[in-house]
Amino acid sequence: MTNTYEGGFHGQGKRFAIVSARWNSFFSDQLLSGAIDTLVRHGVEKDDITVVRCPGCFELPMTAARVKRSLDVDAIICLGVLIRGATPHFDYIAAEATKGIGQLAMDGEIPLSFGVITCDSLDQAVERSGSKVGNKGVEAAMAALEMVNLYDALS
Ligand code: DLZ
Repeated sequence: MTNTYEGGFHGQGKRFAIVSARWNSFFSDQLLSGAIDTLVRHGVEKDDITVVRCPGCFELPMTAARVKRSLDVDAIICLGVLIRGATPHFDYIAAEATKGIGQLAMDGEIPLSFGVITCDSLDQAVERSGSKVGNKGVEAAMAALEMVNLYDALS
């Protein structure tokens, strides 16, 4: 018989911070409401959800680092929308956001989830913020719930 650890999706008594980048807010607000709705539907009290807004995806890792230091939360959900433009700016910001959020999680203290969508077009942003391909804010909230329960199981 194997020993298996995995997390459920129970949110009761858990505290979450959502760091949400304001750029492309038409879409990022959809990710934010999807994430909040998912947490609440899994038993998280609204009072236990803290939303922290930052300017753009570049600022997500530094804001999440500050949140981790300042707030007593069980997980941090990072949300943002990157839409490719005519210059390589998109790639630089996407790389920094991905690397920075990943690095912050590597000490294994609390989980961080990655709800940043990287889109080549407005159509892709529409598809990933609540239509054809779902809502990446919902997915990021589900991942955070599962990881919080997994960390509990491993504590
Ligand atoms: C500058 C910039 C550009 C071009 N595009 C986006 C984007 O698609 N999504 C996003 O979240 N932020 C973008 N930004 C802003 C940067 O993330 C950052 O806020 C600024 O460079 C200021 O540091």
